[in-house]
Amino acid sequence: MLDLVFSYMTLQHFISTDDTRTLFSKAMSTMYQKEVPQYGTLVDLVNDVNTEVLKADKRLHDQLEQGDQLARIGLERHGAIRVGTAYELSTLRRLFAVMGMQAVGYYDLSIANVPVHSTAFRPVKGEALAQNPFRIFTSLLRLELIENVDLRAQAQEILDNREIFTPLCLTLIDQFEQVGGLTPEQATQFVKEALFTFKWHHDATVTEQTYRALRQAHPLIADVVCFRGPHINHLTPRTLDIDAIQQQMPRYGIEPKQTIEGPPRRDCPILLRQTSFMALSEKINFKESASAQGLQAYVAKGVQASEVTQAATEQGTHTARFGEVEQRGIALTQAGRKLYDDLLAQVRLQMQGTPKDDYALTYSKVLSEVFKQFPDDWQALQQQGLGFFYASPNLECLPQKPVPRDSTWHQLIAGGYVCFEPITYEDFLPVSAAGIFQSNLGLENREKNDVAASNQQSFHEALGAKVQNEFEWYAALEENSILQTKRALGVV
Ligand code: OOG
Ligand code: NI
Repeated sequence: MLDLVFSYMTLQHFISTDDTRTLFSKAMSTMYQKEVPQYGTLVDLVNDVNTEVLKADKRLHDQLEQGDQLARIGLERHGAIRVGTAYELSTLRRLFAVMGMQAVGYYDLSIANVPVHSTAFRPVKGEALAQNPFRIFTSLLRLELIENVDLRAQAQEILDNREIFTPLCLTLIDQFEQVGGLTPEQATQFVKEALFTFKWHHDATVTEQTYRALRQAHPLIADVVCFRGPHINHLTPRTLDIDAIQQQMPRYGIEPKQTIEGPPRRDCPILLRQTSFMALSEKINFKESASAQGLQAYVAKGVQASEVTQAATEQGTHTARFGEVEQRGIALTQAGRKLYDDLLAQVRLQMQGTPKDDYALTYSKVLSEVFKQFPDDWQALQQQGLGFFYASPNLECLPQKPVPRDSTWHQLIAGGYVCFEPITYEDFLPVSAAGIFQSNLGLENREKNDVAASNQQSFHEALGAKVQNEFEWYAALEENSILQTKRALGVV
C-alpha cells in the first residue's frame, strides 16, 4: 500500500515506456555480447560494413542523418526467445507492455515442422518505432505435437514446475499495471530483473537421459524444456548491406548459414532479408541422474573420488544460440504478399533435387530469376497495389497548379499532387523464420506436417489477448496518410 501511495505521488515522474525499452535493449546487447563473444564479432562486422556503405552513398547518409537515425544505425532490431506455457507467454505479454511492446502478427511455424507458433512483441506507434524499434520474436512450444504421451506429460510437468520470472520482476509489472508507469529508478531495477529471464544457464534442469529423449522428439523441445528460462537465442542488428555481411563473415572467423532468407537484392527492397551465423555448440551440465547420486553416496563410504566426479558431472553440448542481421524494405499488401509467397513456392519447386554442394549458388540464381516477376519500381508497386505507402501533398507543384475542385483521389495522383514514400515492413516472415530455426537447430528442410494445423485461437488463449493483424496495421497507416493528404489539398 505504501508503495502505491508513493507511486501516485510521483505520477509525473514516470519514465516513458520507450526509454525503458532502450535501457532494456542496451542491457540485453551487453549481456549477449559477453555471453556469446562471436556475437560481438558480428556487431563489429555490421559496424564496419555500415560505415563503408555510408561512405560510398552520400544520399543515404544524408537521408539517415535528417531522420536522426545515424547514431542508431547499428543498434539491435530484434531478438528471439521460446517459451513453454500459457503462463509464461501471458506474463511476457505483461512484461513487454512495460516497455511499450505489443503482440503483432501470428506465425505458424508448423509449416516447416517446427513445433511452435509465434508472435512478435514490438512498438506500434510511429514515434516509438523511430526512437527504438526493438522487438522480440516470441515462440510458444506446441506440446501437443509431441507424439509420445509419457514424454509429453513429463515435459509438461517440468514446465509447470519452473518459474522464469524473479519475484521482484513480477512485483514491478504489477506496479506498472496498477499505477500506469514506473519511476526511472524502478525502470532500472525492472530491466535488471527482467534480464534474468533471458539469461543463459549452463546447467540444465534435467538429467542427460531426459534431455536426450526430448531432443530426440525435436531439438527445439529440449531447448525450451530443459533450462531454467527462455535464454535469448539471438540478437539482430540492422545492416545496410546484407550481401556484404554474408560474404565477409568467414573473413571475421564466423560461419554464415547457407543462404540469405527472404527476397533477393533489389533496387526497391521489399519485406525483410535475414542471415545468421551458425548456432554454437556449447557445454552444458546435466542434473545428476539417480545412479550418479547413488555413486555420491559411495564417496561417503570411501570410494575413489575421481570415479564419482566422472559420473556426477555429466556434461553435454547444446546448440541454440547464434547472431543474425536484418535488412528491411517496404511492407507489402495482401496482394503483394501473395505474389511474394507464390514466387517463393516457385523457387522451392525449382530447387528440388539440387545437390547440397551447389545449393547456395543455385539458390541465389533461381531466386533472382524467379523474382524478376515482382515489379522493381516504386511507382509500379504503388499503382499495382502491391506495397503500402505514406501519401503526402506534393508541396512543390502546388503554387503553380491549384488543385481542381472536386478532384478524385486518382485525379490528384495523376495530376502530380501526391507524393508516396514506402512504409517499412516491421514484422517477420514465417518461411524465413522457419529457415532461421532450421539452420540453427541443425535440421534439414522438412516438409509440412499435415497433423499440425495452425491454431491461432489457442495461441490467443495462451497469450491472454489477441495479436494485432499486421496487414490492418499498415493499411491504417496508409489510410490515415491519405486522409491527411486530401485534407491538406482541400478535397475531403
Ligand atoms: C526464432 C527464429 C525467427 C526471425 O528473425 O525470423 C526469427 C528462433 O529461432 O527462436 O528470429
Ligand atoms: Ni531473428
